[in-house]
Amino acid sequence: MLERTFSIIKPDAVGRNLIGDIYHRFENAGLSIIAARMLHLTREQAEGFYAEHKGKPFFDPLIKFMTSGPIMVQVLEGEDAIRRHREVIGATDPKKAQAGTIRADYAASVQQNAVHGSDSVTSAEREIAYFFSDEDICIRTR
Ligand code: RTP
Ligand code: MG
Repeated sequence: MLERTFSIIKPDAVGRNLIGDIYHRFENAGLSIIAARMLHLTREQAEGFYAEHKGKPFFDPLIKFMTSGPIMVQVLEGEDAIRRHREVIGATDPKKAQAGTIRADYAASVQQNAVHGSDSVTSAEREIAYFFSDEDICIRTR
């Protein structure tokens, strides 16, 4: 089923000039970029985005990390996009991530793990709407 998912290239990966490499991996996996923007999250934006993790021990360091530099946010479209995107990304902990995944190749730790990907249809819808309006999303005509 044609699906949309939400993706972030986190500050560690943007800082290491990995945007092109990571976009290449998405496109090679059959995921098309249908909206994209670079921004530097405010503390309020980061806390709102990660609200589900509020109160967890890693929350404050996560907010500090996510506001430490610019990020790229994008909407990806493709067959089974949510699962495919998470497959290309790899496990949260880079030590557990399969060889050849983005996190296996580029994540320094569980926290500084290069990318984010929505984990369900519900979170994809919420996360896309958090950063993009309907007019930002470009329908592919070819
Ligand atoms: P994401 O949401 O970024 O795609 O990552 P995920 O689903 O694989 O991981 P999740 O459990 O949703 O956690 C969100 C982000 O919080 C940081 N984290 N740090 N134990 C820790 O120090 C810890 N656990 C999670 C990571 O940056 C993770 O991607
Ligand atoms: Mg998550």
